[in-house]
Amino acid sequence: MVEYVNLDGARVTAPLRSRKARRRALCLLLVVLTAFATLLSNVTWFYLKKQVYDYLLSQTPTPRTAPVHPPVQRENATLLMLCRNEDLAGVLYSVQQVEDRFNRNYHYPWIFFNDVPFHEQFKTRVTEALGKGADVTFALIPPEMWNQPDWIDEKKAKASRQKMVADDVPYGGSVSYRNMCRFNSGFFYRHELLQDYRYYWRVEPEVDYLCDINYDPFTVMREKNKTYGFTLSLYEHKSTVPTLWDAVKEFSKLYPQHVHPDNAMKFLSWTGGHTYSLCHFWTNFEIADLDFWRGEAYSAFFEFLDHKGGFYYERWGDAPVHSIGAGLLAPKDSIHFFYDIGYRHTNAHHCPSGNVWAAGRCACDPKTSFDHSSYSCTDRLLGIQGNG
Ligand SMILES: Nc1nc2c(ncn2[C@@H]2O[C@H](COP(=O)(O)OP(=O)(O)OP(=O)(O)O)[C@@H](O)[C@H]2O)c(=O)[nH]1
Ligand SMILES: [Mg+2]
Repeated sequence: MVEYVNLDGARVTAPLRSRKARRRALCLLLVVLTAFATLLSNVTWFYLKKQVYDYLLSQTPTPRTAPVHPPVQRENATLLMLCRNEDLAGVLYSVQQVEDRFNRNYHYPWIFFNDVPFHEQFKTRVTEALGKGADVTFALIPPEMWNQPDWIDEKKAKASRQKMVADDVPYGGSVSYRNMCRFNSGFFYRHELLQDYRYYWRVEPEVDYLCDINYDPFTVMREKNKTYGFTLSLYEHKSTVPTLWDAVKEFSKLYPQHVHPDNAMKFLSWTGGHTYSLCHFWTNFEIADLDFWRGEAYSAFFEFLDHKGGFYYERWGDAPVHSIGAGLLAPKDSIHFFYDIGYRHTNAHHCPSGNVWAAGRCACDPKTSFDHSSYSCTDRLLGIQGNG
């Protein structure tokens, strides 16, 4: 204890402050000061950041302008994509790929199809991505081109869906997937917006275009008299098309006049037409002649298949239907393998090699191209075309 006199002259005793206690007080003071300084710097930083963000948000983005190039000769053709509002991110991804690798030099129009109206935000974002001045249309599919028709026995269709779900068939339980396959097989080319076009290029959300396309594939289609162009071909899931080939055989017997004498039957069947090879072109990429789909032969073919009900009682895809249609009703040499178009959909890609790879600045490994896989049917087609 220590004794001292306070201001009133009274003697008081107070505890002796040890050095230790003073040090502790000093430490406490330092901690308090540090905490205060940290708080102050955080508040200042937050404030500055807010100022920066407020500034950035207040800026009006400069709209992307479609690059201006010397006018090029364009074909009577359009790019098209069927998609949903919720596909927006994947749509933007694919649009950018196609524009950067090809369309920035050509400015072909885009048509987006949907079975429900596109949201305003969807339209705005896609239009912005394409740039000012781009030719883009957002189209609604009429319900009669999309919905399951009334004459389908829903009880039977439902039983089939349930069985496919139990059997783990991809999209086996989905009605909308079936609507999509039927629309792509037999209706899109009848949509009023496509009536004046001759060729289309189908694009799907979330695909990659892996090489520059330094020429116009539509011109190749026209000049070389091609009907159907593809990049990937593979085997179909057998469980989705159990009776499709029977229907095709029946059609061929009933309408032999529509079957082309120089067709690609040897691609479609390895048993002289008895059974289906399951080979089909992957329709998520396709460049084709709309006049062929609209023509007498394919129209009759689609109507015949449709009335079998297999789009709903089974799960016939537009890929086998288009492939069999083109393979049977068109000359085999009118089917064109776009070897130089590097392309990926889900887990399979086609990648050219050698000089083509270099010229296209391809971002893919030719060694892992799906063409080398035993699941690819492309060699088979090239073989029967005499290009194997
Ligand atoms: N508007 C609309 N588009 C659809 C619908 N279902 C599928 N699509 C589109 O149709 C195309 C094919 O559908 P996907 O689900 O990719 O079918 P897929 O290619 O057989 O299957 P994945 O291998 O999973 O890609 C895509 O462009 C989809 O965006 C639908 O119900 N409505
Ligand atoms: Mg797909």
